[in-house]
Amino acid sequence: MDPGVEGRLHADSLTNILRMLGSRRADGSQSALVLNVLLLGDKQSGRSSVGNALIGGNEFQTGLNVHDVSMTTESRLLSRNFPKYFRRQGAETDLTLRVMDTPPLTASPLGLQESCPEGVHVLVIVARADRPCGAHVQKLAQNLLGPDWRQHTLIVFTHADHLREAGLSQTDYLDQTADWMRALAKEVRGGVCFLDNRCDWPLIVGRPLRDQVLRLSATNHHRALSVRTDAAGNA
Ligand SMILES: Nc1nc2c(ncn2[C@@H]2O[C@H](COP(=O)(O)OP(=O)(O)OP(=O)(O)O)[C@@H](O)[C@H]2O)c(=O)[nH]1
Ligand SMILES: [Mg+2]
Repeated sequence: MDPGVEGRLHADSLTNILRMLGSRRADGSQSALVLNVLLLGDKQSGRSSVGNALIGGNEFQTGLNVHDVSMTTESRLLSRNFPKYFRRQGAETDLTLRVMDTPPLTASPLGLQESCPEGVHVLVIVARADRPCGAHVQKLAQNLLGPDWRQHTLIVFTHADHLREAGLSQTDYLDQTADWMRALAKEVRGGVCFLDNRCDWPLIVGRPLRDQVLRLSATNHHRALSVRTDAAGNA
């Protein structure tokens, strides 16, 4: 191949990679990385609290309503920009998180595809440490995101304060939890984290979680998983 052509091809692919990774703009100003984060978990698992920790706010409604029933009946998407959150390729880069809180019964592929046409970068499975979590969340994740979903997933155990009160370490907890959850915790690329979301301090507790989301996405080169609306994803 003509070395000039080869050089151009190399430069083109490099440009594409840099664009994909969200590096410095041509004018030298800082760039932004936009990550779509999907929250899946049982009713009252703490999804909205985790969403608040991620965005560093209180916009996702949490708790029970006056009739003691679940607050969230439909999916909600909230977006937050964190200026100059990290450096990449020598450039200060904004992190924009688009967090989708999806109640179990309303998690439809079409709705998700509409909200996240670019796909999902990170799936956060939210489970309570003080209650069993339904194994169906795995099927739901597979249906929505296809067979590679574990590569884009991290598990957040909420209500970690109950473990502390019971004198149980996180390792002990994982040893004693349901077989499928223990297996899944080892399989997901993003690992697990334990949150005590009792306190009203999402700005403080959110940073480590945001960092974990960013690290996981980076290990996937910020590739998003397309939302499956076809039968193949629902096999
Ligand atoms: N003690 C304790 N309470 C928590 C924790 N995380 C969430 N909660 C509480 O648990 C309840 C449910 O939390 P939400 O974040 O609303 O849970 P959700 O999954 O969004 O609930 P629905 O939308 O109703 O399905 C709320 O009263 C929260 O304040 C935690 O880590 N520890
Ligand atoms: Mg909720």
